[in-house]
Amino acid sequence: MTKTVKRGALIVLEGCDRSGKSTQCTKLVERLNSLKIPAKKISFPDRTTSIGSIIDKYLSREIDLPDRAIHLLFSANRWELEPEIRKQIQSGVTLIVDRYSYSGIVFTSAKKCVDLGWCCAPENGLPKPDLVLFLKLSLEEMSKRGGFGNERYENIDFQNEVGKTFDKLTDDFIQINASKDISTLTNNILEIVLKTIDNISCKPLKELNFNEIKVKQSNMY
Ligand code: Z5A
Ligand code: MG
Repeated sequence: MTKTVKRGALIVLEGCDRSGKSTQCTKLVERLNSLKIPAKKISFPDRTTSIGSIIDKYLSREIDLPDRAIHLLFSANRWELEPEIRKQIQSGVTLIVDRYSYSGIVFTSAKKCVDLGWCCAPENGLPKPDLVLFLKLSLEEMSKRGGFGNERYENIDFQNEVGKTFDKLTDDFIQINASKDISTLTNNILEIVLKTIDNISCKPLKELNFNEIKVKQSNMY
């Protein structure tokens, strides 16, 4: 008789700029692996793919693109990894994802060039995370952290708008106070992640469907 492999969990870290998402994703994977739990990190944007390299050029201001075009490229960057995400999860690997569809929706929406429904549409159907952790940091603390200000979007006014837009989208996110020190944060987050991994048991992976949010926030730009 073949033994069924328990699927991995899809865990997303979202949050304010410089809130420590990448740092925590790396540390979480190390801690999970040290507990013999198979886990890998995925980052969006994934700048290593051909679509990702265009995104990288856009973010570093090497090229300009219309807002809708770059939005769709960010989404396409997730769709090009979608088969791999499903494959890894089904083979029992927990994926720790550094930004996901929520960043995609919020960053474009904060530009106020297109409505929220338009921003959400290309994300529908992607694997739905089992858990989204939102790392929250004040604008003041954000601007003090390393590297802030080097890329497109890294300015206080825009980040303020992004923060407000995230607040409208974050109903079922677990909020984490990201101003704590790195290892305290890792311990806090690990506890929540381990509970999620325990709880998924045989539940199938769901798909993102932003249509309800679109109705609820229909006035939002
Ligand atoms: N974007 C988009 O428009 N559409 C999309 O669909 C997606 C993204 C997916 C680049 O993303 C931009 O793309 C981003 C959103 C947009 N624009 N902005 N702004 P990115 O993920 O590649 O961005 P990044 O360069 O990695 O920055 P980040 O993600 O905002 O940073 P972070 O990952 O949250 O933080 P970190 O790199 O882990 O840490 C930042 C610094 O703080 C570093 O010096 C750490 O050592 C320090 N740090 C970390 N944790 C702590 C604690 N706890 N205390 C003190 N210092 C800390
Ligand atoms: Mg990062």
